[in-house]
Amino acid sequence: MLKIAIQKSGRLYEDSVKLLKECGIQLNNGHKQLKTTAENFPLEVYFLRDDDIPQYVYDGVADIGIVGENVLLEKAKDIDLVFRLGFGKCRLSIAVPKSMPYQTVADLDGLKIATSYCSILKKYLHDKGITAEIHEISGSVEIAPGIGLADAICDLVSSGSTLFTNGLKEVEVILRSEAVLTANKDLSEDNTALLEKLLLRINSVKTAKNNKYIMLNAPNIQLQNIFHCYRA
Ligand code: PRT
Ligand code: ZN
Repeated sequence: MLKIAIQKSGRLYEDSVKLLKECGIQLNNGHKQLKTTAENFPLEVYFLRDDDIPQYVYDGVADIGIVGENVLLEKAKDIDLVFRLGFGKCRLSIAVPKSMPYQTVADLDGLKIATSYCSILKKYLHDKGITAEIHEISGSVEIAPGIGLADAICDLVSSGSTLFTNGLKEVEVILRSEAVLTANKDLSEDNTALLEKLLLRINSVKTAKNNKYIMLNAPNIQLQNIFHCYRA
């Protein structure tokens, strides 16, 4: 049986369960239980905090997992990124107070930056040759400049409204992220076959989403014209 780890609750939970459902996989119970088995596919589902998923996949407690690419990169575990799933899209960005003059990344030099993404930020600053102090906090990062905890922040952004509400402006995009399917590097032969079966279904779901099914009444004589019209 293939074991998959998905988020217990939060932004990726619904889309992860929906994806399994669209793949024709029926789950027995809700996510109140931490573990469930699929009815019609040899799949066991573990509901976990997203931050723990890369470690569980690395340890082989779960064979595969659905997690944001941002978490995958931050945790830097030696596991495979198998498929980009197209939901949970966001970016990891640096933001500064609106009033702060900002022209280039060099303006970050000497600043104190609050973030939950220390590892990604550290690498980014190093690559850009910037020396800044990184202050790790685990949540509510956007209020850090407002309460004098930091000069800038590095956090996830989707609509940008949280930054706006907190008087911040996005100045650098470090990473564009979405939910990804990850897998342990040493899957058994049986589980590799099951993963391939699952991937085939995920691909079909994705292809179906990119196509439209259209029904119309038309005279036979116009069929060629209509066909060319839709192809265009
Ligand atoms: O409890 P658990 O640890 O599992 O969940 P969590 O609270 O750590 O994560 P969660 O559920 O907030 O996010 C899970 C994943 O969703 C993230 O790792 C990202 O891959 C993805 N994702 C997509 C986002 C966002 N969009 C997002 N906007 N994760 C967080 N945010 C937050 C962001 O941190 C900021 O506080 O939303 C706020 C900004 O949103 P906007 O729309 O105002 O810009
Ligand atoms: Zn988390």
